[in-house]
Amino acid sequence: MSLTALLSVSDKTGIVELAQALHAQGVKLISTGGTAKLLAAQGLPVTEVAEVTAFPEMLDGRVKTLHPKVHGGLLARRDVPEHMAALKEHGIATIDLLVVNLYPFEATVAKPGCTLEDAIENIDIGGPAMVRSAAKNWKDVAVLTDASQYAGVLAELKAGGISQKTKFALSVAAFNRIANYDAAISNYLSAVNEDGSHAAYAGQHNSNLVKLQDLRYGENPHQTAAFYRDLYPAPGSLVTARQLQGKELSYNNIADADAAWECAKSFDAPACVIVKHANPCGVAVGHDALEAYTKAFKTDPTSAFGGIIAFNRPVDGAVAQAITVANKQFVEVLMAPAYTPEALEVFKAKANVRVLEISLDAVQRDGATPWARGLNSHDIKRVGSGLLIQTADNHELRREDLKVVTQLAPTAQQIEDLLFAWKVAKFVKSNAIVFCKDGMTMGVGAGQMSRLDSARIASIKAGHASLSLQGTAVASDAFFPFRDGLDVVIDHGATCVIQPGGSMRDQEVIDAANERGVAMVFSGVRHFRH
Ligand code: 93A
Repeated sequence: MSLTALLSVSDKTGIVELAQALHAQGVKLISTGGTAKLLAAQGLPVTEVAEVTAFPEMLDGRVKTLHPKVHGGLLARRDVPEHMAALKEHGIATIDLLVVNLYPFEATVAKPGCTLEDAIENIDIGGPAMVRSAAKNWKDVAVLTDASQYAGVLAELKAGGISQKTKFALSVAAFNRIANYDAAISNYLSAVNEDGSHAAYAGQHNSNLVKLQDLRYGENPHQTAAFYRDLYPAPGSLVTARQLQGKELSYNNIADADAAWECAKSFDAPACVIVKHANPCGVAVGHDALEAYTKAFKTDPTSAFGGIIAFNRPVDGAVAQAITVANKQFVEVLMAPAYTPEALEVFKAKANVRVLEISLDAVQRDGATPWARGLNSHDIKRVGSGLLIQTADNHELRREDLKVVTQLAPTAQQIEDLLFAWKVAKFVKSNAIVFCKDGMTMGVGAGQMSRLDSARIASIKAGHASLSLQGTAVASDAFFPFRDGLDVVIDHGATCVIQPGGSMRDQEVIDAANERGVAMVFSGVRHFRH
């Protein structure tokens, strides 16, 4: 019995050759308007779908193939006598091969200036419906959704028939294509208003996620990964970034960029944050972005190599020169709310640097919700077959929250440094010990299992960077369980300390501070970060 193929393609690449080969194999050809016209022009015998359905294509082509004569022919199970009897009763012929590619929705919305109307008209309805019908009935119908499949299927057909293995693989590929197509539609529509303008959301809570992109791999090359964003991203969040140049972002780039950006964003004064492996290795504030960068880099120039840099102020030519020329810093990712043309010119010479622009304009400093302030409302962490969900650590310490617990009170300048150190410590993995002075990190001890080791590492790193810790302020993200950790930071030069307090041995630690003549304040909150 001869086979029937239905061909309906927007992208006509290779379709004539395929149709010719199918015809040579004795396959009967059915086609929609444009495809039929092209095949007929090549002298191929082709029946129009309108003839099969006895219905004209109508509504500007919106209804062409949405008909029982088409879907019955695709969906009927050949091994179920009742199905075949129903086809016979209603004069429906089986369709054995479906060749469809869809209206070019993705390409249409990628064009600059694409209107909502253009986008909507390019949502294919009948094509995906046929593809789904054929893919569901894969045992009886081969469904081709990409020109790259034509040659292989033809070869099998010529060799006697298309195998079940191939038909199943084609069905899976077809459902994949439809899933991606629908995701593209959903992504696009999620980002526009009903008048086609770019959506500016009022901060509704919506837990829907939309895929931004597949990543080349995950944390390591043997892991697969993808990047998703909230349906309504908070203003000024990393997912709203525009990449101006550079290679594709990797999984680790994105994770580190987020750590740097969230920290940079938390400062009011011009700030620069340099991050490596999710920990800040240099943070500073200054009169401008250049001063902030210069100071931040000094904290740990060795670790800053291959780092990720975030600014909360526009980057100008002088900053760009300082990074790439003066310090010859190898940078993975750079983030700022804006760049001057001079800065972009400098970065052009470093084609690999991923330059991200993230506007902070819509962030409300005093917004009522974390979303309005550009922050996450929740943190989510995957554990074995479960999830841990918590409200995000958005606590901001105010000056009036500080409780002086020592005989010596910190000076005004020391309070500035303590508040700065505290802010940084919140973004350092526990156990965190952060030495600071004059709005700059002087030594960062991160991610150690013992607070004592974090204190030692912070001072060792300061030594490597030839920084003196005399007269520094120190923040500890959680309380000192014993006086030993405090002694270490004082031994290295700290003269004031901020910590949450709340240890059973608080008095021992306070006594130690008094004995050694340093000022200590309690914050009353802890900033564990894992
Ligand atoms: O507008 S549609 O969603 N309505 C339909 O009934 C329909 N059937 C097939 N678009 C429909 N198609 C699509 O037409 C196919 O997916 C294919 O992309 C295109 C081929 O049209 P033509 O053969 O006229 O160029």
